[in-house]
Amino acid sequence: MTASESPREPTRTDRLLAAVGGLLAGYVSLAVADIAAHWVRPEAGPVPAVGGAVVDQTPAAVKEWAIREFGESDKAVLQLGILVVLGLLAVGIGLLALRHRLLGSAAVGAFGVLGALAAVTRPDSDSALDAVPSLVGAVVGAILLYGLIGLLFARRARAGTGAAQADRRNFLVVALSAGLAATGAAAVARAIGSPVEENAAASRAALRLPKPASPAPAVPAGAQLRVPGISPFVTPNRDFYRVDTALVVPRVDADRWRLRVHGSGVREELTLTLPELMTRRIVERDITLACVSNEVGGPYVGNARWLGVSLADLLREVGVRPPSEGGPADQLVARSVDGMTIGTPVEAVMDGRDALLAFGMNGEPLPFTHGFPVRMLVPGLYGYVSACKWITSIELTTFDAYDAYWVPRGWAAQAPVKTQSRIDTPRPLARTAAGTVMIAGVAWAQHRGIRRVEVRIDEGPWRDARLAAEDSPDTWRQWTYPWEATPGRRTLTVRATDGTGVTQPEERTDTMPDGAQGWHSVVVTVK
Ligand SMILES: Nc1nc2c(c(=O)[nH]1)N[C@H]1C(S)=C(S)[C@@H](COP(=O)(O)O)O[C@H]1N2
Ligand SMILES: [Mo]
Repeated sequence: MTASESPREPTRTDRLLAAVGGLLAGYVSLAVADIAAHWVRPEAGPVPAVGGAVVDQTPAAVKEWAIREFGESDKAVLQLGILVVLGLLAVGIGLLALRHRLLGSAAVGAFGVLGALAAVTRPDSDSALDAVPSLVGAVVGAILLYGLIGLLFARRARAGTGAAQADRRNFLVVALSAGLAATGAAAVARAIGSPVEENAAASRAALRLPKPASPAPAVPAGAQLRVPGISPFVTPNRDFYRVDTALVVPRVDADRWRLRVHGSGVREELTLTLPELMTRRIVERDITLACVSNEVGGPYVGNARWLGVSLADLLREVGVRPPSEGGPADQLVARSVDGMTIGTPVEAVMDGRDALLAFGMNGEPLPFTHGFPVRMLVPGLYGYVSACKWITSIELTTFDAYDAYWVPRGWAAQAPVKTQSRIDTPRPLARTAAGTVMIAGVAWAQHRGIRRVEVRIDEGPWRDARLAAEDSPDTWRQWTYPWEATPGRRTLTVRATDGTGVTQPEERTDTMPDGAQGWHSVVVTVK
């Protein structure tokens, strides 16, 4: 090379290093933002904030596809997707910085502003402080990128291209150190934990559940059948399905939690603390909860013993009357700390069923993932129209006046659960020996109850399954059918009849807009 060549003419190695520099600046930005978010609010980090905005903007059909394809890992897949996109952008920014150092750094800053905007416009954001993690991260990332690209040409600019090797060594040393420092600091921050989350965990650990004035009747001995592979009658908390839009599980400090009850027909607005809520009459009930996104045969259903207070009692206390008694509000809108809104018919809540504001689940305070400190439950309605987790307010309004979160996204405003039955065992595509095979599973039609379950082998006649004892019409029911299996490929099909005498229709429908229907079938091979 001659001295006349610009020392800033980038080589392939320079481009490679610039790409690395871009990636590193992005990585350090996110790590710093993560550390800052630990102190500000975990949900205010750029990845959860942008992810949350993406979730809210995603068309319902795409969301359905994601839930179907990725199940409960849909959130992990989304976050991974965001990281991949950010990674590609970071490489681009690194290459840009190689040409225009300042522009490259400005681009990092622009992403910081985007992250900050996403954070402060999330429905759960109540402070401009939420912008801090993204901005701080971006500033550090921008400076780092500026410095790194500068290093890459520092000596070459003075001493010509011969010094390029030394420049690259310096670049790599600084890059590696910055990466390690950010990783170490993020790890330490995580180990220390966020003060916000610590308070929440402490408040949960300190919570003593009150004794119910109205305990749940004992589960009848015959409600739990001893069949390997059947869903247990009570779903343990750790196995209970989780469906929500929260990328970071809200961790609410029970000591600071408040529930506000207000709106049309409320005589006097009420704001309750948790101890105040607990001075009401405590009820305990077994209730099966199901998700509208549950496909025929799907996993999004579970049964638990809930402890809480009667929601109808609380509404009557503040003067609310259901529409059938002339009350002005036909919709109850529950809001959660993360901005979710869930609309429930006032009539259903007050028609005598055990609608609850629950704080206990299977003998312990609600797990954070299931709505600690308080959630709603209304037997017979899908979760998205009844089961608001992390609830903070209840507003009495009308269906005409307000659409809750899922309604403009294509889901029905009102959605009683559809009768479903599921074969738990044998598993799909199982191979079994000829002879007696126990077919078993669960059926549910909350608040109507299950009257009958029938099983069919191939196109044969429907035969009655044996029903386990009924705990309550609000819970699912196990069933079994001893089948004399003969060799061949066999299709096992189940259908249930609810307490009103209506049998599940054969025709399958989509989960959208108000829940899947149709018979569940399993194909097995008998040898
Ligand atoms: N705050 C909040 N509450 C929510 C949701 C949500 O996304 N956010 N999802 C609802 C849906 S769709 C269902 S099916 C149930 C699931 O409750 P689980 O996760 O405890 O099983 O919670 C409901 N409550
Ligand atoms: Mo749901």
